[in-house]
Amino acid sequence: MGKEKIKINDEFYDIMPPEYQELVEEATYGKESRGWKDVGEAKELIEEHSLCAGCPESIAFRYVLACLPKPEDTVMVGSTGCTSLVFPHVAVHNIHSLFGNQNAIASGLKRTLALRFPEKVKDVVVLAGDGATVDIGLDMTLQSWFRQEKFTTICFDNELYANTGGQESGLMQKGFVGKMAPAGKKFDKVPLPEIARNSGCHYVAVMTVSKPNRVEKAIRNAILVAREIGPTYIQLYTPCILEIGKQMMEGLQEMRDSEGPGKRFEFKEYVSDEAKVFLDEMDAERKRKKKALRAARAK
Ligand SMILES: Cc1ncc(C[n+]2csc(CCOP(=O)(O)OP(=O)(O)O)c2C)c(N)n1
Ligand code: SF4
Ligand SMILES: [Mg+2]
Repeated sequence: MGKEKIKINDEFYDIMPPEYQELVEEATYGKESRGWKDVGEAKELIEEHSLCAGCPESIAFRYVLACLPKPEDTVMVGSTGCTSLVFPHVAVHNIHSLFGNQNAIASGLKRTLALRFPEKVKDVVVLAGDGATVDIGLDMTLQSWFRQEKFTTICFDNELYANTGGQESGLMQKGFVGKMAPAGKKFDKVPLPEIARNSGCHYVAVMTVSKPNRVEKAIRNAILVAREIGPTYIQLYTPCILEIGKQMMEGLQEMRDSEGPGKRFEFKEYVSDEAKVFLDEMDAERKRKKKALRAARAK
């Protein structure tokens, strides 16, 4: 399908805004190999955003969009928080849910799309902050996993409520004093990745966004496993530089400092047996295709 969805009727081409014309020319819709390397080139990967300058959420958001396997057949579900300021700039279908309700909305949406388009693949991807995922939305997050809803939940973990000035969240690190949490966090981060694994998620990954190849692989794995098997969860450290007192160029170093062995965001991946079989088959198929392509080129 690819760009068919966004093509402009010839009669109306001239009166469409130049931004839309550019989208149709440059979007990577339909490109099988799309990925983080398209960031900066392709129109649907957000040219502008209203996050603070240097906020790691901006590059994380771009990676997520660039790595969607089928953006033209994807609906994203956002929630209130810093990410909700970005969705209006994105040329991928999206719904803004009430704060915390995102996984309930995504459940209904995924089921409705399956009924409405039984012959098509329609991916649903939740993208929400840690406050929405773990605190106010925890019930909805968990219940969607218990019910084995077939969509991916991505949490941008900046370890506090950034959009409202720095209140404590369940994912805040122990001992951290926020601008709106002066008593300091009294206990460790809620182990949501382990809770996700034990609540029925078939693919779970935790990381910072300092290594785009790794982020790309995890996003694709999560979406494809959700499509075929059941719920998946990705937790990405996207530090709120404003709240932790860093300058706009310091986000990347902060992520690197937090992902070493034994650190809060050391890379972690949990894969169910079912998902492992599926991902191994997918990998073997990809290698077969690559080999066939190389052989054809050599002729
Ligand atoms: C139902 C409801 N409760 C509370 C709020 C106020 N509110 C807006 S954003 C936010 C915090 C968001 O935190 P998080 O999900 O971690 O996202 P971040 O801003 O950190 O990216 C809160 C409490 C709201 N908009 N709606
Ligand atoms: S408040 Fe923090 S998380 Fe929100 S846009 Fe600014 S730096 Fe990013
Ligand atoms: Mg947050």
